[in-house]
Amino acid sequence: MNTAYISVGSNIGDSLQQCKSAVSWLNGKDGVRVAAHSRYFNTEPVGYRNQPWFVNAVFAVETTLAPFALLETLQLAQRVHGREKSRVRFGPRTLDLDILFYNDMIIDDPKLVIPHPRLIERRFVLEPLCDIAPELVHPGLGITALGLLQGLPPGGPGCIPVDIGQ
Ligand code: PH2
Ligand code: MG
Ligand code: MG
Repeated sequence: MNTAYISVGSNIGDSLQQCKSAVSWLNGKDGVRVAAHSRYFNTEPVGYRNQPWFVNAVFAVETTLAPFALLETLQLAQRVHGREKSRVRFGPRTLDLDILFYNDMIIDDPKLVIPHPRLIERRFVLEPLCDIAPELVHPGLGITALGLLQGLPPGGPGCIPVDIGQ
């Protein structure tokens, strides 16, 4: 059995509902079981600023799928949730699912880079990741998720927990 950490995000439509629907869709797939889930956060857009705030979370799966098979399953989940193919890089999307970590594997392929190369600079990933796995060690850097979060410069883009009951 393998453990993967996945980030989920959306900033078009009912983003919270889209994210929740995607997680339960994945949980129902053969060879994928959701094992842990962070809080949801409202997050200020990073990379391409002129777009609505996102809803973001991170969850862990236990999976028998190999990394590329998991990637294909996530891409199918994105399509099922109305994601179109051509779009602005870093721009708005109905659903984004990214593999952050897969065991302690390091993969550098044109189609898939693990650990996710931008997670180390993204509060909207590290904050929810620390909800479920603060001691998780980045296999390339040897730094925990909590260490990476604490190393972010202060005063960065907003990352605010969604109210309970929302
Ligand atoms: N995803 C991006 C680019 N910028 N900003 C936030 N706040 N949340 C995201 O999920 C996000 C982003 C590209 O995938
Ligand atoms: Mg992404
Ligand atoms: Mg993506």
